[in-house]
Amino acid sequence: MAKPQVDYALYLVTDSTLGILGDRDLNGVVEASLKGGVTVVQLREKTGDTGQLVSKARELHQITRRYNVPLLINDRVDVALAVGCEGVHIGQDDMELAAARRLLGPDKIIGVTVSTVEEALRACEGGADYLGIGTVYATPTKTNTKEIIGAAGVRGILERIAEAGHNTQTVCIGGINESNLQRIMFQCHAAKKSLDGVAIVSAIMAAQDPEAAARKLVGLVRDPPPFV
Ligand code: TZP
Ligand code: MG
Repeated sequence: MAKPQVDYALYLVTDSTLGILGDRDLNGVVEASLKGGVTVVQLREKTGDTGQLVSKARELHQITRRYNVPLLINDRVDVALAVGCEGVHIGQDDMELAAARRLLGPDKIIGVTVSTVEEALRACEGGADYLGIGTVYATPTKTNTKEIIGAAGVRGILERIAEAGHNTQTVCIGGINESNLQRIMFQCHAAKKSLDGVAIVSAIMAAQDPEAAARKLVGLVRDPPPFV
């Protein structure tokens, strides 16, 4: 299948380790969020063995396909290949972009985490499909983040990649929720480039009603009321 046109508006990153799932299961929470309007899902599981990860990914892929939403695997090119899902998300300490591209081919989606202008330019030049820019705000969901860059840091990266002529798509990540989403989108808007969406863990995964949370969040991304 040729690389699909991806809508990055509301990008859900999963996490089953936070105790936020309670007695709910991952698949049920993800499916509810898809009903609410999530447009991309990343399976991010930092525990468990490879076999468990492959079967989780396979189950999730059956669900995301029904919603025509791409499933990306965090860190693990091998798992994405095994499952035949739409791509991967890699950080600066994971497999290098060129190697991931060689393994996955031109039609799979590869996203890269960046927190500096240099990392962003390198990822764009290397053919990343999108950048995950962050960490915007400190978040209990990921405590080992190297850089908290704030909205100003995101905007600086957008400005420089636009100046360099890259049209790589972008989302930002870290501490985004219903109350700050609009402000972050507004503050991260650069003259020639705005964000294509936001990536979120807890504001969806931990919500009592993930479907309603996703519906509200995607509405705020797509149709922001005038900023005051
Ligand atoms: N990368 C940078 S911050 C983060 C990741 C995976 C976690 C974001 O989680 P939350 O709950 O949306 O703040
Ligand atoms: Mg990683």
